[in-house]
Amino acid sequence: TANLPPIYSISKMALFQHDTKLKDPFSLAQKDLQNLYEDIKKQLLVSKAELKALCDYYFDGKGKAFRPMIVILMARACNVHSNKEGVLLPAQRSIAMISEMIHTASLVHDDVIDDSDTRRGKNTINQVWGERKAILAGDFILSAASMALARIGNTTVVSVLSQVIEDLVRGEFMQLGSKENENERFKHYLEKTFKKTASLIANSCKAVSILVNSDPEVHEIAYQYGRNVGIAFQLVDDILDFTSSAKRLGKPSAADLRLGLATGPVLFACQQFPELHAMIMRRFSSDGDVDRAWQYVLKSDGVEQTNYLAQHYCQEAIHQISRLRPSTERDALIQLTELVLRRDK
Ligand code: GRG
Repeated sequence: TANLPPIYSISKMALFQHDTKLKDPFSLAQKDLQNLYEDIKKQLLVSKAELKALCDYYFDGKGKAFRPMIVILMARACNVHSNKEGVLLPAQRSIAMISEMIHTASLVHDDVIDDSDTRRGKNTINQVWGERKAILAGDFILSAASMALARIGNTTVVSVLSQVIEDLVRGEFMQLGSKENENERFKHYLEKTFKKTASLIANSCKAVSILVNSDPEVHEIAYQYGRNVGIAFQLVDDILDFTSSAKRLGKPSAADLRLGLATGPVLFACQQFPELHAMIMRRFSSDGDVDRAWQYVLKSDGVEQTNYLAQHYCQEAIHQISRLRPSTERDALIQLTELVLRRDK
């Protein structure tokens, strides 16, 4: 709609080039992330060539590596806060790797559940090799992540990241259900959003803080930053499903409506256009529902409202991380909230 804030196209990540004092989060984390995908592929020890091909399929450097980047910056910010400037613990880097592995395993399973045929501009594993093998590949990646996690040898960290897997499954399950009452529906949506997307970021941030500092307050700061950024990230994802082209996303747009899902923009639009209620309840399953719902969303200020909500979560993330001692990495995490809000893919 006309009064939407601009969603800029940002190439990794030109946004900061005008300000020489700030280093963009991606280049700041880049050194620590070198060889991340090679290291992940080394974890995926499979002698069977076909299974190996499936497991390696998404570790091709085409993902944004958003989670490992946050984890590295959080680790270094917590290290400075704990008077351990200049170091990155090997276990902290492992968490960055494990977060990307859990993320990828969940994508592989998600594509089976949604019967998706494209992701990141290429055919999905289920499309190329079939559903059964896709499920097994996802399981295998998850098992390799679990082993890497066990190798760190910290039972608290194992438990923090195991919570993520529970949340991913529960979040996916919540997405299969719907709520009749409008308030409940919004609460349900935000809880699902936390579980499906934010829990991984929040708990990975918490894990790297635990590895360097025993103060629960620091763990809470790391967790709350990740939780708030994670929810904002998913809200923007839900906006992009309406505003970005299929080509840019590497998957069809309006995919959520087609899957029967009412995300932020639709839920806000429903307050303005109650006609949407019946469509939401039947999960956009009648002929023409997807197009009609799409039109209502574009006529409404649902996208704008969702964007405001994402901004609110980013402000809270900034508030939390500001409680850490100043560091380049802490400031990059603050800047990163801008990238979350302005990303276009
Ligand atoms: C096997 C661990 C496991 C879980 C099973 C299927 C499932 C339960 C959970 C699905 C979780 C899921 C797919 C959440 C979506 C999160 C999300 C925003 C994905 C897109 O993330 P980007 O944009 O993707 O960072 P790239 O491609 O850049 O990595």
